[in-house]
Amino acid sequence: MEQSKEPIILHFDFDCFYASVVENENPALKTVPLGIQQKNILATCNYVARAQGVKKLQLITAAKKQCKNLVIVNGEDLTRFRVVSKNIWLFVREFVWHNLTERLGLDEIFIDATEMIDFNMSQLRFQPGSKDPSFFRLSRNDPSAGFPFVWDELPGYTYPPAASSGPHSLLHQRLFLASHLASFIRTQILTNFNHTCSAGISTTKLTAKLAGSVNKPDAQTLLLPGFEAAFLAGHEIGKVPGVGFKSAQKIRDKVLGRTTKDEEIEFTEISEKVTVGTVISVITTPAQLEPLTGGNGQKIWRLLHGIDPSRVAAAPIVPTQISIEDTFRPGRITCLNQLTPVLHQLTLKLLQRMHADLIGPGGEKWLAHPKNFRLSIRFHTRNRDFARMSRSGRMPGYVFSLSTPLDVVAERLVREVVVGLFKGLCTERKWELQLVNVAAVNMADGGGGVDIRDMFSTLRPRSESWENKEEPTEYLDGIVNNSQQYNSPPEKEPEPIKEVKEDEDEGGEQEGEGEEVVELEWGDGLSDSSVEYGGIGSRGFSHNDPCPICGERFPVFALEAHQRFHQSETEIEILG
Ligand code: DGT
Ligand code: MG
Repeated sequence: MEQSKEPIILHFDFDCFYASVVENENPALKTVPLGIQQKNILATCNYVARAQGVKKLQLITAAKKQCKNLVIVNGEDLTRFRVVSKNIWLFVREFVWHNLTERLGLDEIFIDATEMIDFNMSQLRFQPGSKDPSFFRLSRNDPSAGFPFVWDELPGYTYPPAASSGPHSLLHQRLFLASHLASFIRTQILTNFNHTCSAGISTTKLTAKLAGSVNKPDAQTLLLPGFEAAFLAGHEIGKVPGVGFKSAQKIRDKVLGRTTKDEEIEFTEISEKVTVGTVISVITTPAQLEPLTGGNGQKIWRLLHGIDPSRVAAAPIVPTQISIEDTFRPGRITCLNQLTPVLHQLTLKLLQRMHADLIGPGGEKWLAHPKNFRLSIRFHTRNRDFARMSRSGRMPGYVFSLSTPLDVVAERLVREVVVGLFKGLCTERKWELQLVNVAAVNMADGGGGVDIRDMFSTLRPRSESWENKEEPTEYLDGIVNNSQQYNSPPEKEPEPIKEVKEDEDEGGEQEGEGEEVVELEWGDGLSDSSVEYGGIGSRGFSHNDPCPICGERFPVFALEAHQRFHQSETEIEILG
């Protein structure tokens, strides 16, 4: 077979994800307008509410005015969303050869289906116009594992419309096949988890993601080859994943012949929309983009022309570590009596997060056991020496009990382990804590090899294609997900605790070792604090807002947590 060059990428984005999770818990909510509240905004709302004019990220007050009978459910505890997100992702990745699936935020999944498609192309004969079913094979080894499809019945939409009238190059055929696979996976997700999603099919992550957003909800769109540039040209510059808020604003300025001062960029309202098509007609070389994009001219130039070399990175099924932290103003935590409740709150949150991320589908088995508990602290010091100190201890076995209430486990862990770690770190009589971080580190697998397929056996109807599937499963294979081309609209955690992911932990004791925070983890095991994403493309505001008190810049959802650092006496109440 001719060796094809273009990757085949599928992108899935769940419809009104948080609302859909809540609806599944309470199906009566499916038919009423439903909004999910985080602080004073609607994180999302279902499509019944959207039909009545309610919008994602609307202020609660405005949404209630808009829709008098809007049912509002609090969604500030993300645990239920994390659990569903993890279970669906684990399920989907089992279909994909080499588990080439990547998560973005809690409700997006990329799949690199190149090898699956090319294998099937080698087995199948392209039959345009034929109503005879063909069979898509999900396994190389088992010819009976797969699903039937009809070449002529292309599922979903194409961009541009009227696909069948176009030419049928090899790439067209491969993408048609990929559309059938996308449709099959969407059906599987619906059948097994009762969640609808929208999908995009194309040859890059960039174009697959954008294609999927064209027809929503519960739909899929194939971007036909040769139309990538035309498709991108119609998008507002801020909508292109990978083009940051600031860069987008500077590019708009350049195109519109105006200047916004750097310090005003965050506050400038985006009134005029500027399409990619307009941008590339005005800015004709990558060099011209350099000063507007902080030296990323080449990269953004390529994105604007539909070129995205980033690959889908197969992530390990569990994060390398989980950590939770909070910061405190001077004078707030100066003795063990003040510290203990804080340790309890953080440890409880860590345990909840371990349950959400590390327990397999069905809730009966740990996918991994962190071997160590690590406490890191930082003191307020006069000389602004912000060194972080850490100490680790063995994670006790009772932490993995699935029957003991988590607050009971947290209380015991703090009493028996964490306070001791603190005393080992703090030898001074007088101290003021600036930061406390608790972490589950040094992951070991669930023991005896974890077979996720077994875990799903109670969840899903036994279908031939699933049971016969014999593709190898990779577990904790050490592949680190570092393909963060798309800084997803990070999970907008409303809670005041920052979550921090550091480089892979070596395990064992780390006494008195100074550590640097490497990157923020946005709660999904995926992180990237360096790439901007958003502008009017994502949700209409910057992820880099300055704190009105000290001027430091933070992602918008982290701002509130930071401002609390300036406030007094409120940390614990909010945490509670
Ligand atoms: P969709 O995809 O348009 O049908 O609706 P959603 O709700 O799935 O929205 P999406 O895909 O942008 O985001 C997935 C979930 O992440 C969503 O249910 C709520 C949460 N989320 C996304 N963006 C934000 C945000 O800016 N703030 C907050 N608090 N939550 C957000
Ligand atoms: Mg979504």
